[in-house]
Amino acid sequence: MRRLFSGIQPTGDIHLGNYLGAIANWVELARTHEAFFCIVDYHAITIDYEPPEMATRVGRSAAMLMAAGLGPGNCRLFVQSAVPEHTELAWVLASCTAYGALGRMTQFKDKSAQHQDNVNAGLFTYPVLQTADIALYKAQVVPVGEDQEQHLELAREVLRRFNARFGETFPEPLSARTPAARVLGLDGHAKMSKSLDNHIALAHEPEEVRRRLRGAYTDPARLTRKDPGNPDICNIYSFHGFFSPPEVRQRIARECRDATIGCADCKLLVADAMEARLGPIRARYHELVGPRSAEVGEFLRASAEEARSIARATMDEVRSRLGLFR
Ligand code: AQP
Repeated sequence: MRRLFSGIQPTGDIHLGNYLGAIANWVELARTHEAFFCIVDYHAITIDYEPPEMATRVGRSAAMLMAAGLGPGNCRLFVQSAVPEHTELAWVLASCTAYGALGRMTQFKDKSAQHQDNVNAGLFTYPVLQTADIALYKAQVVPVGEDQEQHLELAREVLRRFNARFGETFPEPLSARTPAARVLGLDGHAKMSKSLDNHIALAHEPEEVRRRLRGAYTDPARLTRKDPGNPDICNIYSFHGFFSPPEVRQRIARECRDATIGCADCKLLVADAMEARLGPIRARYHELVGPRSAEVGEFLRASAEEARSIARATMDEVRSRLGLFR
């Protein structure tokens, strides 16, 4: 089985964009790959956060990933800071990374604009740590959303440079594009994001989901209930694409075009369809942050132990390639 690696930041509530763009695909890929998933807390400290909240966020992220289908039977799931070799390899790979290439990263430009009072070196070198995350496990496959494609391209460049300079060590990771590469937020414009309040969290209760959907952007040409709409440009209709069966989608598309259904009703239908799929995940999540929380801790601990033994072996090889004094 080919080895696969991917990560998620514990920067807030896991949302539909993370689920449709990454996690649902991770669960599928974990059937056919040797899968390593990581809660990347060292990445998350590159933006401002409340230190007393970090451990809780990590625990909740792990519980949600398990509730969505990851577990001891199909993958390893661990916390990045439990494997210190991630940051050690990042330092080594920084010496194989062109300064100019980091400055061209779209995410760096976006995050610098978003966090103008804290444009730090960690934000700048974020893709180097990401490269180390992947390389440490010599992962061949990395499932990413559209937003991470540029970082993965840079990772390949960095690893090629390491291999050329110090000898063939790392495979070039291939991206496994997800079926939902860019899920738009409820504003209908930006990518759904934890830090922009344009998301539906998997942990949101149905009333909160309905409340958020009520204000969601649809076809702007539908000014009144009687105006016909265009489902092809409506973000709510794209949610139906993920959650409603084909016959319901066809009916909604028809009724939107001839204005027999209004946006409010269309949103209620998608809320119900979401609940049918997400309700069971939320129920498992509540168990995993409550009475079954010990299972989460044990899975993270056992996974980190396995991850560390691979990481140590890789770092031994890397130190030897670098010719370091032993
Ligand atoms: N809107 C999205 N559509 C498709 N895929 C998405 N991903 C995130 N948002 C979308 C994918 O989810 C995985 C984990 O993401 P992350 O939390 O590590 O990074 P992120 O992209 O920075 O997520 P957010 O929500 O935008 O976090 P903040 O607001 O904290 O920066 C990745 O595979 C990503 O592609």
